[in-house]
Amino acid sequence: MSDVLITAAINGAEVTRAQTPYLPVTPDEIGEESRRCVEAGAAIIHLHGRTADGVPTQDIDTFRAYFEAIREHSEVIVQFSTGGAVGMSVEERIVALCLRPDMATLTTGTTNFGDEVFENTLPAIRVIADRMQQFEVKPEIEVFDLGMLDTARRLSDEGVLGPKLHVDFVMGVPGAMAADEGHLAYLVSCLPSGWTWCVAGIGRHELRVARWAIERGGHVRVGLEDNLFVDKGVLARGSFELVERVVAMAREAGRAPMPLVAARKLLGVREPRYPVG
Ligand code: KMH
Ligand code: ZN
Repeated sequence: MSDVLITAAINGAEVTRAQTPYLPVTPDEIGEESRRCVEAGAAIIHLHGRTADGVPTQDIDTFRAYFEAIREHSEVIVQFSTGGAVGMSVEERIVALCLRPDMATLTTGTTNFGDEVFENTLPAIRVIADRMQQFEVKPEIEVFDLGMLDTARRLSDEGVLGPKLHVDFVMGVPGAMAADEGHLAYLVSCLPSGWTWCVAGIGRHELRVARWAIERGGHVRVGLEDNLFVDKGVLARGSFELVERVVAMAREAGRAPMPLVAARKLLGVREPRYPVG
């Protein structure tokens, strides 16, 4: 089997410093945490914006500062969230795409998200996809339920999204798709040829789900955005510890962490981007 492409989702929009002191917030912290994740084996850094107080923001200056802090040490694939936090407007969610990150996420449907609703109407999805095309940003499709994969296929067929997409199956969000191995097997069987996939398990499901992906030839996302603990009751000291766990699991299964150049080739984002403007 091929190497495992590992994404580190290092901050998210929901986790707080009250839950873990290891959450990176400032550009320096984001730069340092990214460096540790890259050293551990991650090839993609998935980013949300936070103010200095930890409040979620999609502010362009925040993303620029994060992007620059990461580029000080690495040409890792930088992936901005366009999901932001529940309740943000679509315009707010996509304002930083003009910085031309290597990649950005795109959720292709509305889902329950705990007690809240993460809204992605079809018109909103088209607006986000258009903005990505405008700045030639490679999407990663976030799939919280099966219908989102169908929508991604439809938009790909229409040419709104590219022909060969990278999909992240998000499993275990309360109110959405469960962390179930049978679900994963079926989702993978539905993927059009040439598409690539990874899995993000939420909370205690994170490392269990990672193992399924490793065994099935898929790729893995881990990080504090999705899970705070490296073992039961033991806080991860950063997303890098979760990346280290995935690397160990992959090696046990005879796979290695995918080097950056190979990851860029796989995803079709060969040239590292730098923040513009
Ligand atoms: N924070 C969630 C509402 C993404 O990054 O694109 C959405 C999310 C997905 O995390
Ligand atoms: Zn995210």
